[in-house]
Amino acid sequence: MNKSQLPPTSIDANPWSDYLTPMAIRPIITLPDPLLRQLSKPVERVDDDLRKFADDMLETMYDAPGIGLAAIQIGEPLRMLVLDVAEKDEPKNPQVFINPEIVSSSEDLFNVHEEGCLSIPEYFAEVERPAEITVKAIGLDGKEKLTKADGLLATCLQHEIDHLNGVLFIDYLSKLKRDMVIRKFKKLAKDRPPAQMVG
Ligand code: K1U
Ligand code: ZN
Repeated sequence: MNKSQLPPTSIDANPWSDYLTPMAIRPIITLPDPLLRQLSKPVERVDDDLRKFADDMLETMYDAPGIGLAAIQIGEPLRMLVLDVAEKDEPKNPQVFINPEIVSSSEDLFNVHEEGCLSIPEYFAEVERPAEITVKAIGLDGKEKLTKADGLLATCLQHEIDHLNGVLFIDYLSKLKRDMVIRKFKKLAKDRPPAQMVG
């Protein structure tokens, strides 16, 4: 009898535990956390642990709610992002991009889109970016994929790939606006009571 045929015997030695680990909503870090400026490292192996991490990222993104999330936003400096830009009346379309790279972008065609960021809550601003891009990435099956994107998908992919390089959408605004946002979030962090100690 192999492991998958054995019934659970006790909580401490539960042969189903590999399969039953629930998805988790993780805390999202916010400005001015210095981790947001860190360069994320390439993912070396696509395995079950990484697939579980991708599930946690999606769960965290849907709960926020958001349309994208980079691993660094939940404190993991890995080159990995998730997104779902499906409209409310469309079925969910979760997508995972591992080690994504923009291999081409439209040089003469730009899109202006209002952007937000789960790490800069309740602040929105218009950002201009290339309207069409092609992204090379690895999927959760470990295979390389090419994605041609325009519209909101192109905007969201560029926003999330920026996170992997420590770049935030406020970096595209004037210095005056950016400094104002950073100052506001530094003050909020200073005035915030320290996290409750447990135990
Ligand atoms: O990276 C992030 O912080 C997620 C961010 C992605 C994004 C939004 C808009 C333009 C570019 C990239 C967000 O999801 S902010 C929240 C948001 O846009 C949203 C939330 C609920 C419903 C619809 C949109
Ligand atoms: Zn963001």
